[in-house]
Order: sequence, then C-alpha cells, then structure tokens
Amino acid sequence: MSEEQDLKSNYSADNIQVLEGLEAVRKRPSMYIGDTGIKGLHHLVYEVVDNSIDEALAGHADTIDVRILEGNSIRVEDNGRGIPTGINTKENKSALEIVMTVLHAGGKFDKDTYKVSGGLHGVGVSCVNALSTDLKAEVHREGKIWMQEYKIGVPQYDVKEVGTTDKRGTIVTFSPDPTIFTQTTEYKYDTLAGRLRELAFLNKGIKLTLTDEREKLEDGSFLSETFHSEGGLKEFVAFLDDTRTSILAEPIYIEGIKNGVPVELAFQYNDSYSENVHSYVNNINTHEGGTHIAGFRRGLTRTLKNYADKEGLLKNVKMEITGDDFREGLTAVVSVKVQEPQFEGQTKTKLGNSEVMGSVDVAVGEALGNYLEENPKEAKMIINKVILAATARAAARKAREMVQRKSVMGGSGLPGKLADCSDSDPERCEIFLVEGDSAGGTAKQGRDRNFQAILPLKGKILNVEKAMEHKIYENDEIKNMFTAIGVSIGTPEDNKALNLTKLRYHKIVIMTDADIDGSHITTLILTFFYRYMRALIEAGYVYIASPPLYQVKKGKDFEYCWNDAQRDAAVQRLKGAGKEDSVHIQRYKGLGEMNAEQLWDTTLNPATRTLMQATIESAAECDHTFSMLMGDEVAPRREFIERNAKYAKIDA
Ligand code: 0RA
Repeated sequence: MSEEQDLKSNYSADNIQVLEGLEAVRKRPSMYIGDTGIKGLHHLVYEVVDNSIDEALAGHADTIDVRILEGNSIRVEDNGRGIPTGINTKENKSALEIVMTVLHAGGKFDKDTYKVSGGLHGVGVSCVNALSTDLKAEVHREGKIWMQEYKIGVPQYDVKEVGTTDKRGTIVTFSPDPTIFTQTTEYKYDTLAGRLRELAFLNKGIKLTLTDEREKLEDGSFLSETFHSEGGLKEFVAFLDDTRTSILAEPIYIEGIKNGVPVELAFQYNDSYSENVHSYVNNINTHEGGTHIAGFRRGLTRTLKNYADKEGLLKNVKMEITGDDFREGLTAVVSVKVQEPQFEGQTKTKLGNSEVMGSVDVAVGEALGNYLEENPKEAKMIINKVILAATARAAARKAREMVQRKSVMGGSGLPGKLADCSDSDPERCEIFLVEGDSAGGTAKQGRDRNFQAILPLKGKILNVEKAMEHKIYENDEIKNMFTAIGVSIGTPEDNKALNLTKLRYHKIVIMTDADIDGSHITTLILTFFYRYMRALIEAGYVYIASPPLYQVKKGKDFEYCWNDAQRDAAVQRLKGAGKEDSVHIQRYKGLGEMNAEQLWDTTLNPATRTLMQATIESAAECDHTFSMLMGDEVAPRREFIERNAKYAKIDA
C-alpha cells in the first residue's frame, strides 16, 4: 500500500468518529453550550477566548483581540505559541485539525499546561466549530502561516501553509449558524465587553481588546475598548464600588497559594447597606457560592470578632452580632483556581470541593489580620460599622416580620390596590406592576381578568440602593409588591433565602411609560428585585413590558411602531400612492394615552405583545450597573443611558 493510500483510509475512518461527535453537538447544542438563545450565542465567543486565556495563563501570550465583524462573525486573535500544526502520528492528522474537530481535544497536546480557564461547560473550540456555518483557523508559528477552514465543523481541506510571518499566535474567525441560533445571531457589544472586562480583572496583566466593526462611529473609527488590569481583583473591587463611598483608603488584598489552592481575593467596605460578594472558580462566576464563599465568610467573621474582642471594642454591646452584620456594606471578589472543580447546585455554579474552604479562610485571616494590626483607625471604623449593622438588624427584623405576617394571611391580606385575577394557578397567572393610578385604571379595563392581575404603583418607588433595610419593609409600595406577589424572606441565617412556595404569579411584568421617567421607574423596580427578590429573576419570572412608541394611521388603517425605523416604514406603507400628510403619527407619551383596547392589543395580549425577560448575565456587572444607576454620581449615569439609548430602541 502506498503511503498516500494509507493516509486516506485512516483519514476516512477517523472522520466517521469526528462526524459523529459534531453531529451530537448539532443535535443537542444546549447540552454543550447551555442554550441556543442569546446566552449560548455569546458563549461561543467565551469558549474561543478561554483557549487564548489558557495560553496566556501558561505564560505564552499577553494580548487577546476580539472583533465583531460585519454580519456578526467573530474574530479572536492571540499572540501565543499558535496551535501546533504538525501531524500527530497516532491520529495521522494535523494537531490543529484535531483541536478544531474532536470534542474535548483542547489541552491534549500540552500536558504541562496548567489548564484553569475554561467555560462553564468547558467543551472546547470544536463545539464552536460544529455550531458555525463557517470557521477559519489561522496559525502563525515558526515563521509560517497555516490555515484550515471548516463548514459546520467539517474541514474543507487539509491544513495548508499559506505564507510567511514574523508574528506568533492563533486567529479563529467564525460565523454562528442561524439554523442553530434561531432566536438571534446579533452580538451585543456590552455583553461581550462586560465579560472581557471581568476576564481582565480576573487575569491580571492580560490585555483584552474588543472592537465592533459592524458600524462606523461619526469620526469614521470603530467602537473599541481595551481591558487591562495590573492590580487584578483590587481594581475589580474598586471598579465595582466606583460610585459608592469607600470606608478604607484601599481594598484589602491577598494573592497566594494556600494548601495548594491558588487564591486571590480583595474586599472593601462602603457606606451602603448591601453586601456584594462575588466569587469565581477558574474564571467562572459561581453565582450560588460554595466552599470558597463559606471559607471567606468564616475567615472574615472570625478575624474581625477576635480583633474586636482583643481590643475590647464590644465591651458595651449588648445585642448579639451575627455573620450578616460583618458583611453590611461589604464588596468583595474571591477567585480560586481549582484543578478538578466539582460544581453543584441548581445552575451548577456552586463549588463543592471541601478543601477550598480552609484555603480561603486562611487567606482572609492572614490578609485581614495583618491589615487590622497595621491600621487601627480603619479597624475601629469597620467594627463600629458592624455594631451599627447589628442595631439596624433588630429594626429590620421587626419590619420584615410585619410584611411577612401580612403576606401569609393570604386572601384578605392582599393590598387594596391590587386588581387580582380569578385563576389561582400561579403557572398561568400574570401580574402587571403599573406606574401610576391612571395607567393602572386603563390596564384594569384592558386586561383579561381571568389570568392577569394589575397592581398600580405610586410614582417613584423607594431607591433601595440607598435605604436602610428596615425602611424598605416599611415602604407601602414595596409592602404591596411583597404581599401581592406572595413571597416572604428568610432569616439572615439562611442568607435571607426567598420563600417562593406561596408565589402567586409566574409572570411578573413591569409596565411603565416608554420615556425617561418610565425607564427610571423600571430600573428602581428591577433594583428592588435584584437586591431583595433575586431568586425571582434567576427563576425567569420577571419581565418588562414593551408598549409601543407610535401609532401611524391613515383613515381606518393603522399600525403600531416600537421605534423610529418601524415608524418610517409604516408611513411609507400606509401612504401608498397618496401624500405624506395623509398619514397621521401619534406619539404615545405615556401608557395613559392609550385606551384599554389599544393597551390590550399592543402590550397585554400574549398573542401579540413582546415581553423582555430580565436575566442576570453577570452578577458583578449587574451590581456595578445598579449601584451606578442608583448612586449619587450623575456623569456615569448619563453616559450609560446615552450609550444604551441606541440599544433600547433596537430592543423595543
Ligand atoms: C497546545 C499546545 C500548544 C499551543 C496550544 C495548545 C495553543 C492553543 C490555543 C488555542 C487558542 N490559542 C492557542 N494558543 C496555543 C503549543 C505547544 C508548543 O508549542 O510546544
């Protein structure tokens, strides 16, 4: 048998296995990337970037360039060693082809590399390949450029040399398959930017750049940002708190290997009342916490308590101080790298490895113990804050119990303003939280009272970002929401876990005017949900209604429009051969300008409305956004709103 024939027969035998793998991914994409919605779409980018992060963490790369190309293709380039292109003798194929086409082949060729990055699903770039109509891999290595292209994961030719180079690195360009990502293939710049910023903080020293080449800015350039942090988590904490008032001059910071586990953590106290502790394992956000968070809390409480006792700072304090009190106004980020992480919990984002608890406990103890000894003035400020928190907690418990008592009374305990629905199966029921009594009235007339309930809210609701906890439970609008929705709050000991067993609706819809005030109220309500009923958002129960902005009308014909482009198109359609001024445009300034029927047709009717589901893509990002939107500083808020106004219109 000639050498060429031998290669060919092997090639086809291997190919069958590869095709089976790719087919499995295309058949059940959600099993590999979580979902095929907007989250899964963005996950493709993270999967590719993760490989480059690994190469950087191994010390071979320091720059990663991500571009959104025209048509929503993505290009990821790094300056690493380049994926090896030589023929792997066992498989008789180029290593590059194996990495790109075989499931979980990623790190196979470099056992020395300590692979720590890796998406939640850790599936490797071959999955991205399988879910892309087109993918191109380009490797700059040892003076040469190598290339291979694929369609839905299938190589179109053997890896070939296409030129010479003085660069090093890997470039992957792919186009997500619209038959897989049926919801959307449109990338959101802010979503990608949020993740790259997070990765820059979590992996200090690496430079990550994001460029949006889909649309030119006014000056002819592209929107582009570079994320790069030398301070790592210390800068992450400062960023999260940039619109809050810090108590310490600088975050407390530690980095080191404790009992064999690399631990990096930073924390700071601010003058707010909320606790913002974010944790990561191998760059993955562990929303549900786990052993690293348990270790963090234990270390924090023990060290602060020991110090306060030793200094006699608690001599005159009568009430009991709980773990919660040590974390009021605390912003922290904990990041550990674990070789074989065990993920547990509902969303598999809870770390289970028990050895990590001690590692983080020791790290906090060390960092904080030293800090307190060296900074007695700050130490006193922290302890005083803790004592204040314990005092306020007593008031909050009383207020919370009042809300609780009302909400468990059921039926008769419901708020007077609530126009409830007649169905009592929560799965079918919806509640609309409506801004203002007048819009509330229209909504009551327009709704289907079988399954739609209306709760009018009075003007601006309390800004929970700035209020002490007990004030929140004393606020009428907030009390009404608690009792109408039917949730109660657990004790601080079970981390105030929400009790959803008496939840009365599975769709909770925020409905406000389509203007600046309306979006402010939406933000206030979302902030309240995020801080006090986060489980509702996580379970996917919270939605935002999208009322139309315009009605375009000619004679008896009319269309509703949600943005200016739709409006212009509707004008063209309706005017037909007629004159422009025969078409009348009504701009809805508020929900109140619509009558009950119009409100039903556009915003309430499940068959025709558009609801936006509130989701938490990144808790840290959310935390920063809400504190910024609700905080004292005007400039960053205005900047955010201006930047997002464009997207808001497209979304609607
Ligand atoms: C394994 C071995 C080597 C490089 C890589 C993997 C590698 C993979 C990716 C994925 C994206 N960018 C990457 N850069 C490098 C090289 C081993 C060697 O040269 O000795």
